[in-house]
Amino acid sequence: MNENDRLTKTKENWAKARRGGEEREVFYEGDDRLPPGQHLVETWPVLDLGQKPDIPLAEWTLIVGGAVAAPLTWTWTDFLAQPQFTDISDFHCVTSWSRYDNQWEGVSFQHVTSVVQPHPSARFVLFKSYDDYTTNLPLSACLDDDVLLTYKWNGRPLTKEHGGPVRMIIPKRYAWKGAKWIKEITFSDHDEKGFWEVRGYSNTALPWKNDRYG
Ligand SMILES: Nc1nc2c(c(=O)[nH]1)N[C@H]1C(S)=C(S)[C@@H](COP(=O)(O)O)O[C@H]1N2
Ligand SMILES: [Mo]
Repeated sequence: MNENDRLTKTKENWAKARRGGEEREVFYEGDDRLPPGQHLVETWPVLDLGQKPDIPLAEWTLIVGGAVAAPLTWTWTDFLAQPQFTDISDFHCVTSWSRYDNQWEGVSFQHVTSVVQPHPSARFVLFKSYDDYTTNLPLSACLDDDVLLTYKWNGRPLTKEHGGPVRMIIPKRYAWKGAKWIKEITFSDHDEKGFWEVRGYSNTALPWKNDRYG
């Protein structure tokens, strides 16, 4: 087992051990900015599977398909030609750190959805990354007005360690739901669990419900 597999295994066992054991009674209606069990950080830690794929912009593509009327493949130029969207939001990692006021710039998920036109049966979304990471969400969660594909953070290009060229941001879910190095987005009529979801992390990942492990 290499170091990355060992780290994954450790987290997986931890998730299993804590399944159902997490305090669930703490629930803020959303007026508390810091979710339960979180602490604030000023830095921006890096979390991944130990691989940081190098994707030259000339080779980067985003494929969006599945249960949609108009599947698409965007090159970097195509991506930049879309309506641009900026939003400031907080970032909550399941390992208990939160980082406030991150400014993201890119393309809103609502725009992507309007371009591909999902079939009425499409209720779930699966995200696949260049490091083979996957994660999943209900389509309704992705259609929130703060969800985007970002290529900038606080006015600067998103660095490779944080998922550049482009990553997903879903502010109201724990950060593992936001795929770095996004490669493919698949709409579906059924839910397919991603990398951490099959390893004991919560399928829903709601920070204000302390909803960490499945
Ligand atoms: N492609 C990919 N995306 C990923 C991950 C990963 O390993 N690969 N890790 C997830 C996890 S567990 C977290 S907490 C956040 C961390 O993002 P950051 O490294 O920019 O802080 O990215 C998420 N997205
Ligand atoms: Mo994470």
